[in-house]
Parts: sequence; C-alpha cells; structure tokens
Amino acid sequence: MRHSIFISLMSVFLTLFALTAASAGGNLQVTDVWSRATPPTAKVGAAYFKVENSNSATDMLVGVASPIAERVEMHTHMMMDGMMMMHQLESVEVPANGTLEFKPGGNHIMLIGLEHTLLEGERFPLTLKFKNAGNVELIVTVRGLGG
Ligand SMILES: [Cu+2]
Repeated sequence: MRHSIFISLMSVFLTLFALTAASAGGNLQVTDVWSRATPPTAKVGAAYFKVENSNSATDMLVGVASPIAERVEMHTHMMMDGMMMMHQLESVEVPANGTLEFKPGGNHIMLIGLEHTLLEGERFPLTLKFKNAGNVELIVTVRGLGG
C-alpha cells in the first residue's frame, strides 16, 4: 500500500517536471534577428532582434554569446552630458505578455573584437541566455550597410 502511494506521488512529480521542462523557452519567440555589415577595418559590430513573450510571467535576458567575436555584450544608448553614450547592461527584462526589442538607436548586442568583417548575406550563430527559458540558439543574418 505504502509502496503504491510512493509510486503515484513519483509519477505526479515526474509529470510536473515534464510540464515545466516543456514550457521552458516555449513561450518566447525571437524574430528579426539581424546584424549590419561592417567596413573592412571595423573590429566591432552590432546585432538586433525582437523577443515576444506570450507568458504571463516576466523573463530576463541575462547573457549573450557568439563565436564570431572575442566579447559579446548587451548595450543600450543613453544621453550623458548631451552626448549619446553606450552603456553595458547586465540583464534586460522581457515583459510578461510583451515584447523586448533590440534595435538601432536603442538596445543592441555589441560584438567586440570581430573575427572578420561582416559581409552582407553572411550568417553567424548567436546564443541568448534567459533566466527562465534557458538558452535560445539563433542564426543572425547580416544585412547590407544601407539596409
Ligand atoms: Cu554598443
């Protein structure tokens, strides 16, 4: 008798665990993943994307990684003493049932120490690390300098 109660409790836990695992990452959708081509001597580039969160809970973007640069950071622009400055962010909130946008003039992913010039049409991997959803692997498409 005891034994069967233990088994059924275990199966409840396992089911709960499976449900939790399935929902992780499933409610975040990352679109518009792009980067801008860089001039031949440039050592830095930027990447942009949009995260849609259809979950009723907020998530946090807590890290970024790419093999294409020595360092990858999250940045934002802010006015300081009348000058537009870049400022590194440790984490960025993804609002519940909302959208987080990384776009030119605002939040951006900074690729520092580029391995090579980014050419239009090129693709490279980018990993976004979310506090709740875990890692999301993306492919960034490089757009032309004018686009
Ligand atoms: Cu920057």
